[in-house]
Amino acid sequence: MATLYNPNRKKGLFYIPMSGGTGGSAGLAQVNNVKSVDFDGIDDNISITETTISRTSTISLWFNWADGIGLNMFLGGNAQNYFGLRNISGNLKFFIDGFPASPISEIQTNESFTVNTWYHLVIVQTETPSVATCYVNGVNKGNFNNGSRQLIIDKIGQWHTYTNQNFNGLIDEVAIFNTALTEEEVVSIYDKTETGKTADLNTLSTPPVAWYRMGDGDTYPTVTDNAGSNNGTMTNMSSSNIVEDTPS
Ligand SMILES: [Ca+2]
Ligand SMILES: [Ca+2]
Repeated sequence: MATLYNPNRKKGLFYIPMSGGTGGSAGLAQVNNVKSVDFDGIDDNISITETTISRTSTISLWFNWADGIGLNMFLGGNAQNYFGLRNISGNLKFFIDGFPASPISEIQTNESFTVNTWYHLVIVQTETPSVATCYVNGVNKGNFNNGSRQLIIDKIGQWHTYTNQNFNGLIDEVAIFNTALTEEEVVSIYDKTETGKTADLNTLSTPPVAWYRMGDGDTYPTVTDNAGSNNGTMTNMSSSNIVEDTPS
């Protein structure tokens, strides 16, 4: 799709489609977003029914890391299945693994990192070619060969039953797609997020297969899947772990 650059954009890149149509990312609606989930970095996690993420897929989430220390997991499952990050000398580095296991796919983003700050992270994976592309705050940070891995997960904020790499901080709006979102769609999700609002991912032309709003519309301990039916259960947590702190 041909696009124009809008110098009046609020943030990121803003694309104006040259032709009309429905379901494009430029037409993304917004939903209220006032809640996220706060993980203690010790044993807090959200358990879900084990689910296999398509080899061609997209994972989109927002995170706000409390201490920037160690390897912290966003998603994890049994054996060599995880998606997490490290802070390497003030830059963000992401790790993703799955089957076939190892070597771990990783990408150092050279994204200058600050604790207690919201970041939008998207990993787009395609099976053919076997490539994973990383976006931080709507900006393409590069790609890597992901070895056609298939990620199987059963937790948000923890690697399966291993509690030594739990996420410490806030996570919001976790979405899993069984399609590879375009850069335009990734940017649109970022641009449609502002104080108290975020993108209504179900208005994308390819909506997610799972979407955890992380407190919005939820009643503890259930974290509702707003796209599919794989609800999560907050584990080793309390209702106070649902907090009013969201990306802006
Ligand atoms: Ca939320
Ligand atoms: Ca706890």
